[in-house]
Amino acid sequence: MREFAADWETLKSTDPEVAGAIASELERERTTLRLIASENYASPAVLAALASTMNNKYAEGYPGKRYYGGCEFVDVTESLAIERAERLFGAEHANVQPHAGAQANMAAYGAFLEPKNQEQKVLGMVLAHGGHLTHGSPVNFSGKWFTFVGYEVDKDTEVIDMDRVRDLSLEHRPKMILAGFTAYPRVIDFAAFRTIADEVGAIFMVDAAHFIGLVAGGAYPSPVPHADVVTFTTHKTLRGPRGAMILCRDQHAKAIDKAVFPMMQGGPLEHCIAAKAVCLKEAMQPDFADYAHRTVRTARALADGLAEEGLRLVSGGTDSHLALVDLQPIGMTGADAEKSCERVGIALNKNAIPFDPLPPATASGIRLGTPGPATLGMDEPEMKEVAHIIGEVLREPDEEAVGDRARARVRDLMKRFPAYP
Ligand code: DSN
Repeated sequence: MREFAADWETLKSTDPEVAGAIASELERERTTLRLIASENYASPAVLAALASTMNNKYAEGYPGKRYYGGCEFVDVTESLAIERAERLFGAEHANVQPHAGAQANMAAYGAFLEPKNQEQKVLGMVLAHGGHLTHGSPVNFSGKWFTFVGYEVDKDTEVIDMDRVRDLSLEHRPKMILAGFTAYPRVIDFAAFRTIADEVGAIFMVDAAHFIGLVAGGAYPSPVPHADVVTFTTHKTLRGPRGAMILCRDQHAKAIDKAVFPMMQGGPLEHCIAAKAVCLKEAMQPDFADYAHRTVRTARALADGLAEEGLRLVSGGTDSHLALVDLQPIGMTGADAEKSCERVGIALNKNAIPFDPLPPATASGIRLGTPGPATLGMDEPEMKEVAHIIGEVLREPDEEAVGDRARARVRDLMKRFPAYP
């Protein structure tokens, strides 16, 4: 058989405009330091699976029970993805079809909650304190269709106050309690959440999108033994294709599968699912554990370095892949800091901090993460250097010479740790 894989030369001759933008994106990725906590570099093997002819296949249903013929090979890859996800995370059941994190969360809510039923509350972290858009924000389907009650971090410690979570649970008797955040640097006490969920008879759901790769590599506590359902995206710390998965206990398997298909989605993206299987295999290798530990170690080094530069870390530091900086003491907004860093080739994002007086589009903080640099092999010394560059840039954002020097140092760093060499 003659094998076939997507071909770059064909794309260039068919559509030079798109090929040009893709080539520019590659160049940007090679010359920019990626500190966006939710981004990473998928491996060539993952990218190859994405560019495969499995893109062409319709396969509504699940392996062995499809609504289309010709599914024998997508059944192989989807079954591999399911088995690997269950094995890697010690889960009773995995659904690998969600197209994205929002769809995974939508399916998890759909499995357990009736929309517009105000009696069925969900207790989730408010967005400004580290929650996600899909955790009850009023502009999102979650807040429009479901009744969320928000919890916040403690004002002094900036970590979750489990007594407060318990008090709110006893007051509101939620049908579901949700943990797992997008801008929370600390470990989450999943066992304590479980105890509270049991006390009020709630389903315990964890959105593990940000830290699931760290769980796979043993560098962050696993929510799987404690939660009824765990959703996550596959392209952040797990370093796979864009997409998502759901893990759950056996007793919820039918409800979750039905909520993904046919309730929320139609045809699964089988090329993405094949790529998910590849990323799970990669995450089972010993070097992935090294990667996960390096990610946390470098995030700590970055946070410590930023503190040495005089910046204030929300909650005082990090136990995970990300750090959140409060810029109020230096009188800068998150939006301005994001722009200043971008000018010198550092990609990070403005982020609301707990009790932020500014709107999210401006924000008082920046979020920085190390999943990307850790993939490139950077370690603690490089993060010290990066912290120093950021410190200088934020101290003198309008000083051209400072910007030029920072840009040169970032380019040099990216040359020493090349992306897609
Ligand atoms: N947008 C992602 C993040 O940056 O955290 C979450 O979905």
